[in-house]
Amino acid sequence: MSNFYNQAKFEISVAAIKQLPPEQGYEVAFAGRSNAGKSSAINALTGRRSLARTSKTPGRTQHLNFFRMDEQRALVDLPGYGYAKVPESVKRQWYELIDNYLSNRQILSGIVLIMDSRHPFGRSDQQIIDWAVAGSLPLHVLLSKADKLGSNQRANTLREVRKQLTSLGIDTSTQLFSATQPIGLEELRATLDGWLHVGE
Ligand SMILES: Nc1nc2c(ncn2[C@@H]2O[C@H](COP(=O)(O)OP(=O)(O)OP(=O)(O)O)[C@@H](O)[C@H]2O)c(=O)[nH]1
Ligand SMILES: [Mg+2]
Repeated sequence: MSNFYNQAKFEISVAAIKQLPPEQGYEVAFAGRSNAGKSSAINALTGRRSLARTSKTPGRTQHLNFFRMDEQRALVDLPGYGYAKVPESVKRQWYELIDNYLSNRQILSGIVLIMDSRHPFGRSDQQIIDWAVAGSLPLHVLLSKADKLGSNQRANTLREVRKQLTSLGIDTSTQLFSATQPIGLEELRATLDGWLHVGE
């Protein structure tokens, strides 16, 4: 079935803040550890199997990748974090770019934090949460790869993660998600529709 997100097109890969598209309309950022399933979630959402991967050439992993549905609305794939082998200088570069973007982007409507449902809350995930709190940005947590969990584990993980997020003092929501099975896509769309003012 066709939907608003099917229109998404790769717009730009940004390595420095000065390359950002003009601040117009609304943006949503997708953040998460490397391998958590960010690209897969964007592809599932947009119904485009290789949209997020098309921009993923080696050396570009430290960039912010923009996927635009229309003049007013874009999804932003933030660089994945958590590679133990990445040199300190690259980690610092990652931190500065993300910090600058998340702290200063006026049109940012919310952050989707993607965490592998089998091991949520890594150290860098906490950093993303801190940015959301600092900027009073709504946070939507996707517990990815839920297809790899049994139904009891799913329910337990969801409850635990929700419990940990309630004390933050910002607008948070948490859901199970799978890019390979029909779990959570409608729920994700509904959240993004609200943040991006789709249909208004
Ligand atoms: N079973 C299952 N595998 C998934 C799911 N989502 C992603 N994967 C797999 O997990 C691996 C990483 O997924 P990506 O979407 O590339 O992860 P990413 O967060 O974009 O990683 P970086 O681009 O390195 O930051 C791939 O092999 C995907 O096929 C899911 O919901 N279920
Ligand atoms: Mg990716």
